[in-house]
Amino acid sequence: MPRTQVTTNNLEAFWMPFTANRQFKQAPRMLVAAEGMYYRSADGRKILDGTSGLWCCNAGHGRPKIVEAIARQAKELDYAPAFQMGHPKIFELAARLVTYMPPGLDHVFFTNSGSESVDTGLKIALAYQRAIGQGTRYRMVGRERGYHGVNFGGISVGGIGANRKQFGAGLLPGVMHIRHTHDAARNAFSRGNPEHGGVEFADDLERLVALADASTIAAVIIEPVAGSTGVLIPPKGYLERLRAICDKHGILLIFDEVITGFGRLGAPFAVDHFGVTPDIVLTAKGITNGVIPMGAAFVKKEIYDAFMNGPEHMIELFHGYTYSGSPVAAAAAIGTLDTYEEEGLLTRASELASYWEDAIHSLKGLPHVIDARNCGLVGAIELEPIAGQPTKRAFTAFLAAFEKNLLIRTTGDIIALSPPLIIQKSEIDVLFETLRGILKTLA
Ligand code: PXG
Repeated sequence: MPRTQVTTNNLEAFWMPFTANRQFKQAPRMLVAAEGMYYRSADGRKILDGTSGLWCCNAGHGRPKIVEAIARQAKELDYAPAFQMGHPKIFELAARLVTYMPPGLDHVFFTNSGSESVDTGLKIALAYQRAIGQGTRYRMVGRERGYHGVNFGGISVGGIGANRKQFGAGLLPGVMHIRHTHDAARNAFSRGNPEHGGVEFADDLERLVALADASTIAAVIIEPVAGSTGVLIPPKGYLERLRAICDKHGILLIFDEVITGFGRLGAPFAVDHFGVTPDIVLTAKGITNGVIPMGAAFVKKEIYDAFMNGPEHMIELFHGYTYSGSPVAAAAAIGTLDTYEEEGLLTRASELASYWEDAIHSLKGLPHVIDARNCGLVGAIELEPIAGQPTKRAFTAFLAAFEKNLLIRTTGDIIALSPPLIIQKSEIDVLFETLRGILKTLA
C-alpha cells in the first residue's frame, strides 16, 4: 500500500517551474491529453494550442511516427553509454541534421535542452578561441531582452533582469550586453522585419569592442528573433551587420535557434530565413517535437577541426552529458524529421505567413493594443500595461483565453503566439476571433 494516496488534489509537493505556485494550486489548470492541434483539459474541454506547448510541438500532438519510434527504440536499445561508446541512430540523426544547415556548419553536439545547448555553445566558443591561440578572449556578449535558458551561462548572457537578480554574484564574469532591437516608437505594427534601426542596433557591438577590446571577446550570442521577451523581430539589415562586425574582429557569432529552429519562421532555420550564417547554431524543442528532451549545438568545420589534434587517444572536448544523444531521443528526433519532411512542415509557415500576418494585424485598434508583430508562424500582441500593475492585463487575457478553450503565452504585457505548424486557416480564424472577443472586453 502506498504511504500517501496521491491524487490530483494533492498539489503541494511539486515545486512548479516558472509558475506562480500558490496561485496555480488554488485554481489548477490541468492538461490531460493532446492530439493534433488540441489539448484536452481535466474538465474535458478541447483547448486549441496557440503555443505549440512551450514553442516546441511544431508538428502538433500525438504524432504516430514519433510515438512509435520511441516505443520501438525503448524496447530494442533503451540506453547506451554516451562517452567512448556509440549507437547507430545518433550517427544517422547527426548526418541527417547537418544537411539542413548551410555548408560548413557540419558537426553537431547533442544535449538535452535549450539551456544545455546554450552552455555547450558558450563552452565550445571559449575552448575554440583558446585552441587557436586566442585565449585572452574570455568575454561573452549577450543582448538585452535575450533569453538563453536558465543555466549559469545562459542567465549570464541572458538579458532578462528578473531571471538574474535572484542569483546574485553567481553569474559569469566579464559578460557584456548589446542593446535589444525593439523600437516601438519607430517600428510599432511592423509587418515582418521592421524598417528602422538595423545597422544602428548592430553597431552597438562596436561600442563594446571599443570599450573592452576585441581581444577579450570570444563570442556574441543572440536569438535571431527574440522569443521569450515577446517576439522581437530583427530590423532589416541587423543580422548581416552583426555578422560583418564579428568577422572584422574575430568574434564568433552564435545563433540561439531554440525557438526559431525547425520551421517556425517558414524555413527550416532562421539561418535560411535570414540568409545569415553564424559560427554556432543552438537548438532544442522542435528537434523531437518536444516529446523527449533533446538539444543540439551545430558548429562549423573549422571549430571542430581546431580540436582534432593532439594524441588520438585523448579526449578532445571535456564536455558532455549522460544523455547526450540517447537512443530514445535519437529515435524521437528521426521520427520527428520524418514527420516534418512528409508533411512539408519546415516550410509550411511560409505558406501561411501572410494569412497569419493579416490576422494578427487585424487586432490593431482594439482597446489597449499598442503593437503587433509577426514573422513566419510566430507573433505577438503587446498590450498597454495597467498603471502600477504590470503583467496583470496580459495574464488576465491568458486566463480568459484558457476559459474560452485557447492556450496562449504571455510575457510581461505581451501575448505571444506560436501554434503548431499543422494549423489550418480555419483554426487561425478561431484563434483570432477568440482573442478579439477577449481584447474587446478586457479591463
Ligand atoms: N534559448 C532560447 C532562445 C529559448 O527560447 C532556451 C534557450 C532554453 O531551453 P530549455 O529547453 O532549457 O527550456 C529557450 C527556452 C516562453 C518560454 O514561453 C520559452 C522557453 C522556455 C519556456 C517558456 O517564452 N524558451
